[in-house]
Amino acid sequence: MSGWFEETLHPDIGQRFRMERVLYRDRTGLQDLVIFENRVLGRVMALDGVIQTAEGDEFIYHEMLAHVPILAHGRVRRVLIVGGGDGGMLRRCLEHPSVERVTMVEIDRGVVDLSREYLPSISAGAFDDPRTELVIADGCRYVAETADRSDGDRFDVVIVDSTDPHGPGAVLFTSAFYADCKRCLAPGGVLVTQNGVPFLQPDELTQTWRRRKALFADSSFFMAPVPSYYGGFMAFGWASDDEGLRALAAADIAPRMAAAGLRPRYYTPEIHAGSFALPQYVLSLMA
Ligand code: AG3
Repeated sequence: MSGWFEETLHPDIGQRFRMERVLYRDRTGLQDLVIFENRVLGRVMALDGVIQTAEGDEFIYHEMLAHVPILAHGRVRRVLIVGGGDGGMLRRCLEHPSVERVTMVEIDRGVVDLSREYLPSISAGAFDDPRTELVIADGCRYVAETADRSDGDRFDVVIVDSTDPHGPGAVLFTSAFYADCKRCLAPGGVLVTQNGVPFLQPDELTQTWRRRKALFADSSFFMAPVPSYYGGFMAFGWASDDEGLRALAAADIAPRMAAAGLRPRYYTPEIHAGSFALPQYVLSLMA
């Protein structure tokens, strides 16, 4: 059967994908999960009617949300990923030899298990890396509890690899969550977030920017176009108390990328620096 998957994220506009073959479709207990095959994008995973990741273009999203903060920081040892059940973010974080441990807190075990089974090319062995610590728990509660403990872990980079602000991921867009993330950061640390497609989700951009601006010395965005995330450039949230990290030039980043031995498919030092240049319609949302 080759039906169409129609995305239900936006009320008045959307996209559809031909399902060449449905590999899996069920409720995980928390979310409605479907994995199908498409001739353009390869295997695609959707949760609650929204495309989450696709073999064909996951590299753009995952490289940007991992390499930009890690190379801007420059000496990252500990990373926390909130969400990210497919393992693509985990894999990109582990590509950095300076990284000693990546803690990934995913609320839905079903997403991890089904991604490992049906989308193994995305995590590419990352779940078996000895530096991986996988925690199946509510990420919001995890950061609150970790922050409250004086002996709790502190991270150089926190990456929020979440769904959109509907369903179980909605709490990951609140002020309380961002405040707890800040308390989990080591000095000079960076928080980055999946922040939606601002052409279609303008209010999300404004609200989350305001919430983080109230907490961090520097709050902004960087951007990349991810074809599976319909509507143009996706925004990634950036928050840090170190205002210098966002201003690094390609020439500062290039030796770090070389030293790490990365061989990305989208990310380059020039893309890194340029991704912080925001179009006027986005700047206007930050007012
Ligand atoms: N989760 C981000 C999906 C965002 C889709 N949103 C949208 N199109 N506005 C990605 C999980 C990949 N690890």
